Amino acid sequence: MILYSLPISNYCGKVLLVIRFKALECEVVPPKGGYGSDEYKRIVPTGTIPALDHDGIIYSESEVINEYLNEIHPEPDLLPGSAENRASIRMLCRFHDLKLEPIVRSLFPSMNPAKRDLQMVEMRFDEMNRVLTTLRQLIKPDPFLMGTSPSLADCAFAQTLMLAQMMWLELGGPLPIGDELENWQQTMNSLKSVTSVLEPAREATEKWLEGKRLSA
Ligand SMILES: N[C@@H](CCC(=O)N[C@@H](CS)C(=O)NCC(=O)O)C(=O)O
Repeated sequence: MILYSLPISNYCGKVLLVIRFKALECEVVPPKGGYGSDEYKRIVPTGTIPALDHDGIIYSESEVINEYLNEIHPEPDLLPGSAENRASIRMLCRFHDLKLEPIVRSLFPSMNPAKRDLQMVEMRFDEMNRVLTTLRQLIKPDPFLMGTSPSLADCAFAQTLMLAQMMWLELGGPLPIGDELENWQQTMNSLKSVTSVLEPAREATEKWLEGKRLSA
């Protein structure tokens, strides 16, 4: 099994967390020629990371890859419980991909101080606060987002929230995530499977932010 991935990518972090929680053997390699390149698209037609090569079949889209990995390696089950519980986990994953993550991504250009649009940053900060309020209503922390064991929802939010917190500090933050999510982060950060993903991600993000600062 090969995962095309870079530590800086929060979508790759989603999949790597599943791989680590399940202790799967997987070769993790950067996308050949860079993501979006013609060379990489010859291997992965969508050109995006993460992408999984399993027995020569290529899978794109973090959520699809995660559900696939959970089906072929059912233990530990990251989509556990009743149909209702599984639907709630999937809802959180979609909420991450469609609502929260795009706000963070929309601020990537503003990380270069010379290109920063302060009005836009202010608007995105407000949007993020609203989305975080909704997120706090959707979760059932115990101590993981949807219960007593990690699920695909924990995998979805871990790196994106860390990335957002680092970006917000740079943009004039901090990002107030609230006690429940702070406690959840502490629980996650006490797990080796999580720090093995988030520490390299933090390092790559620090380098990225430093590069943006210097490019101003
Ligand atoms: N919806 C995709 C998003 C993945 C994504 O946007 N990855 C970025 C890197 S973080 C990428 O590959 N961008 C290149 C492109 O969109 O061409 C997923 O969940 O896998």
